[in-house]
Amino acid sequence: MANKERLRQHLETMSKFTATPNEGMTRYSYSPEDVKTRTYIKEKMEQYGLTVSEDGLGNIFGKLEGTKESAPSVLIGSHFDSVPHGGNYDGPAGIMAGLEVAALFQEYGIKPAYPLEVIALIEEEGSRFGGGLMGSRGINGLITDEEFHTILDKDGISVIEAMQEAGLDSSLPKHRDPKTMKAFLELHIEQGPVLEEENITIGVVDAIVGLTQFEVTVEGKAGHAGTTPMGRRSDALITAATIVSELPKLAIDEGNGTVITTGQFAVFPNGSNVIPDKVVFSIDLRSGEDVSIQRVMEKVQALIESHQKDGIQTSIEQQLYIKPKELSEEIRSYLKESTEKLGISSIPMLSGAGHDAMVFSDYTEAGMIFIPSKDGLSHCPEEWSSLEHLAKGVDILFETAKKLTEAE
Ligand code: HGY
Ligand code: MN
Ligand code: MN
Repeated sequence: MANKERLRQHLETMSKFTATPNEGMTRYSYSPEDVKTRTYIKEKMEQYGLTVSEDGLGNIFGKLEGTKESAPSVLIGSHFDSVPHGGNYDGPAGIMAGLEVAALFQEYGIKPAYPLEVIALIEEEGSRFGGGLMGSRGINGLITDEEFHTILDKDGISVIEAMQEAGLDSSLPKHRDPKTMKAFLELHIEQGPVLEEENITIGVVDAIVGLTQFEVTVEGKAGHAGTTPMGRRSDALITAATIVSELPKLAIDEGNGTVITTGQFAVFPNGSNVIPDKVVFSIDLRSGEDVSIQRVMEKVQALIESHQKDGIQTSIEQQLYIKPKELSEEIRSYLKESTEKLGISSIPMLSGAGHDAMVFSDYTEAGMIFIPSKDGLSHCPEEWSSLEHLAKGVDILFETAKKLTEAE
């Protein structure tokens, strides 16, 4: 069974690697906090008898070879980047689970037929480079090598430059042949209130909502706050704020659990006595139904275009679009069987959060389990899950990994 002391050590150690101590977890890809975390993860992989490697994006792999000649691997893991001022569990809980499953394989001397690989993924949140799911999309060939030179962070640093600054080798292969993957398993915190409110230990994820993210730019004309008459302004902020205020109604009218959020809103030149000439803001749109995403997307684009007047220019750039994904029936049944075998309560769930599993699900058999989030909170310093629940989740992944890696 999972060793809570090892899990506690992973949690305490990785929680320290934040750029905002005492104000939540802020760990951007290729940052000094990333490097400290990656060093720790690789140390633990070696300690558990895994062969460690990194790909050309800085995704980390710890492999326990199988007895079957050149057989595909069962991957277990998640991401280790965070949102700004986020929590300690979103992502790392899944990596800790993968590390603990590997430690259990070592402890019980299990020699799998199919290799077991613990995986730690970069840039799932998109906090540094926008979009998100970059590590898993890179592995599965959804981002071109060229884009890694043109995708820039807010300081104009490209993915490749950021990797080099962190001492990573961006020349290593990024794309992995899907034939080398048998399955992808991810433990994640629920990030919502259902499991806690229903006093259930595990969510077996049936499907993950589709999501799309945009960056909107509104441009007007800078001017003096005191000498420019109200009727002669092209105020980018007023237009941007009006657009943002009209977004929620589009999601509410659509229904189907559609949600829309503006989380980033940057004003330029950002002087209190200057009429803003530019605003750049984000739109995050999600739904369990792709048709709803499409319909609301069209309305958002029409809304933004309709404000192009009186000296105001608007533009919209789509940074990510991924359809709703159903996860593997086979893996869901293995996970369910494991919960029953271990006598752990579980329910099937839809994920309102996006996850790397939704990318892997197009290339291999992907499955996910959730553990409860205290008060349903996530993407904030208050994010917390119990070691007890994490250990139960590990036990389920351990059972499932044994089944998936054993000879057929
Ligand atoms: O935004 C999400 O759903 C995930 O946390 N990246
Ligand atoms: Mn997240
Ligand atoms: Mn996450």
